[in-house]
Amino acid sequence: MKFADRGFATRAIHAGQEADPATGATIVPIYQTSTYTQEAPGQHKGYEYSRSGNPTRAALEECVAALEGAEYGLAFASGLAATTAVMSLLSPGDHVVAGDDLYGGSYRLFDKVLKRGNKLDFTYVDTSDPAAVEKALRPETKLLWVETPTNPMLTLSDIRELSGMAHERGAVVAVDNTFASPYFQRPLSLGADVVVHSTTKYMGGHSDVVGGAVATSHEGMHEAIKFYQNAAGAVPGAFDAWIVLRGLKTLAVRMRQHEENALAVAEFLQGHPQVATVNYPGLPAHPQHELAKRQMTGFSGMVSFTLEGGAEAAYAAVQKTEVFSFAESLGGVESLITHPATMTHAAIPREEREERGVTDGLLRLSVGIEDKEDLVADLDRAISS
Ligand code: P1T
Repeated sequence: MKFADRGFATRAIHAGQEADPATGATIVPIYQTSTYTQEAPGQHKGYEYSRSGNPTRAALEECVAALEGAEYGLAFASGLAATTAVMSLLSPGDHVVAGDDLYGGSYRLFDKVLKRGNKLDFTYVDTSDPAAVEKALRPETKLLWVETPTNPMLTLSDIRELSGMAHERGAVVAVDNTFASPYFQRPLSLGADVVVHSTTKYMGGHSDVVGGAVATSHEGMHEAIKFYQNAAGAVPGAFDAWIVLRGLKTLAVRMRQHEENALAVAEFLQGHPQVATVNYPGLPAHPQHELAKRQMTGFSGMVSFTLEGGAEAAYAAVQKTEVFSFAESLGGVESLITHPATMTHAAIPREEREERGVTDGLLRLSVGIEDKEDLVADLDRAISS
């Protein structure tokens, strides 16, 4: 793969994005076509139908692979479509061990769709505790699903240790790398088998597209997921693939700024008298701060916190911010404030949710790349009573 041995920012701008062979266009064109004219039966230029393959999507897939240090990449219509594609590797009766703090939509897909329809068996454990994972692994466990850092509690799991443990038992390891982005964390280099992204988030980076991606270096796994991609058909259109590819070009500079701003925000919250708890892996007080320094090259841009005033204070705060928009999603250049209990994690029953810390008082921040002084001032105004 060309550019595979170059630096991250160079790969982001160039991998899969050579000048268009037909026209010389420097930027990958949006191949807005469903079909391709063939010369004779079986004779074509590598593309037949855009569900099976599209040159704009192929460029994105190669770039995602290059960023994750993978042999292969595949793009999907959403992060959950990418997750479903990885789960298609499993058969009825297979057991999955998954983290107990996941994006609410991933939990809903596992619990309400794949458990019933595909007859998969799930055990949810705190994957930050290797002993709990060890206990949950069974002879019929085929997959360990790890989200790290988690959404929304920002808990980290040790990918290297868990991968060793799962592989010993014959299970494969999938990591949802959405929160870190490949700029800060490369799970395959730590022993994981497959990486999943909601490209809606940091990879797209501008809150203007929904997409997903999968990366792996296992040829067999790639072929099976690619087969599913074409057979089930949840592919991104050419324009959406292009928008994500354009976002990727600035991933490195954006992530550095997200991190700088998130650290400023987390430190501000930590020192504020109205703030009860702050979750950010970059704070030395974070329980897995040492693991974060070892496993990630930065702490990314997500922060969650609770206020002394509980749910009432949280409800008031989300209505007072001006720079932070009160909205779901994350990873865009603009700052967002989210109330996980009623938004991103509403699909999880209250009791289970609260056990994991997702109480009505929890707020989540996707810290954007605006001026950090404005972000801190906005939060200060919203939480100070
Ligand atoms: O929304 P979609 O592109 O399908 O991605 C799903 C998804 C997968 N994994 C993680 C870690 C995620 O955070 C998400 C989506 N999350 C939100 C929309 C959110 O606000 O948390």
